[in-house]
Amino acid sequence: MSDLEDELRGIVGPSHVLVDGDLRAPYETDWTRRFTGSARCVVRPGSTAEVSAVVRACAAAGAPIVVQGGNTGLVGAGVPAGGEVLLSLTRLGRIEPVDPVEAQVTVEAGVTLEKLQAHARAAGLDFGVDLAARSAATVGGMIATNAGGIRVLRHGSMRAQVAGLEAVLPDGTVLTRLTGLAKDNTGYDLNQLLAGSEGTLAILTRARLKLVPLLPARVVALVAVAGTDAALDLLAAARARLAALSAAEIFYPDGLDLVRSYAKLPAPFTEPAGAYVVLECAGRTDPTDDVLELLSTCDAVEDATVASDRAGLDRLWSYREAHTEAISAAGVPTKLDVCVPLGELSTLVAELPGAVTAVAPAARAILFGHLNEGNLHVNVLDAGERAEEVTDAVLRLVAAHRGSISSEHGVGRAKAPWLALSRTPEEIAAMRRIKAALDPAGLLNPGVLLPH
Ligand code: 2HG
Ligand code: ZN
Repeated sequence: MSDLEDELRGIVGPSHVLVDGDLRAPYETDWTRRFTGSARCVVRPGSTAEVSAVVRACAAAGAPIVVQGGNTGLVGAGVPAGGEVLLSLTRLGRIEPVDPVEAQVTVEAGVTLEKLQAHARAAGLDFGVDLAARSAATVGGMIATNAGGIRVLRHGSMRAQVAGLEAVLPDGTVLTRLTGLAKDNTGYDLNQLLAGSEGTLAILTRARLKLVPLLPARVVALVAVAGTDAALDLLAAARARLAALSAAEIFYPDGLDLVRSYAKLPAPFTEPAGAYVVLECAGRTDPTDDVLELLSTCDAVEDATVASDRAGLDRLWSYREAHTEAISAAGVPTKLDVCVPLGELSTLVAELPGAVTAVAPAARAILFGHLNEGNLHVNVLDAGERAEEVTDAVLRLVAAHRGSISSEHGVGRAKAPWLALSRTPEEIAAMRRIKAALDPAGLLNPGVLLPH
């Protein structure tokens, strides 16, 4: 075995350098089975100092690195393209006690969202970002991709939760800014630069995170509406009248059918509808009356079902949250995460299926997502050999509607060739200059975000 692997064993211990193909395999394919590549080896450091030493050793050997958290990413940024050292950060699992006065907590990058939520809730607080992959998604990966999820409407994306970061630069230097200061105008905001940089500038090892009030009184309404325009009318009414609104999600009949047969769920309504909206309100006191009042007076509502007990909340949410798994069970989808201004959403939804079948006649596009942000998850099944043409057609259509080709999943390897649809040549040139300044040898996550 080469000198580098020996050196890495000396840093993290022999059992945390995996070279055997069977041991590497779980790290080399993303869970959607769309991205796969073999790593030179998998290294599992257990501390920031070990990450730094591993990075120094790789830099000295000129060995490229791909960084992985919970491997729940959807754009192929966390699996190797081929031959990289795969740095898995799941052993960085320490959580410090919650600081109740600052309402902040410092955690290592490998802590899962579910563990963070449980820890915050035990202290009477909560974490502001929530998403369906909570049991495996890690804090480091979520910050690196600036993950969004179902509560962005209320608390913003992952970068809005960051009060401090610790990160290892591509030469092994450790940058630590975990102050948690709410006001701090002392120059470039390096933490915010690293949030959303998809592991191309540094490896995130620790984060100081803001926490939000724990709102135990929750109510969810699943609402049947005629279509996207009616969903937007309902959203406008909810935004104006529900101070406790914490989520507004959308899905359509074809997605509902897949979810129902996968999760064995009953039809939520006696009559089928053109679209379905999930509204959630959360407060210290029960928001049910406000929700019922809205549902009984908003013309867009065709039918609705409401729950406020734990089992009912889970049941109604599962119609929306089971989409990803239900679609995966039906095949390997081409996944595109996009957003457009809300004024363009209805037209985009109407045009998307035709744009897909024009390049892949056998394909079908399942749409669902975060209504409040105009964020659609376009999952295309049965694209066969035409996946790239489908991607191209969908992303061009989104750009034509003044949208973004990546709303909350990142660019990764999957969309790097299309970055210019959403960013100007000047912006991409500036990004390349930043990348070259921090990672002159291009060793961190090569091929991710910035096109070759
Ligand atoms: C969600 O909102 C996730 O459920 C996953 O962002 C989206 O599977 C997808 O395309
Ligand atoms: Zn999403």
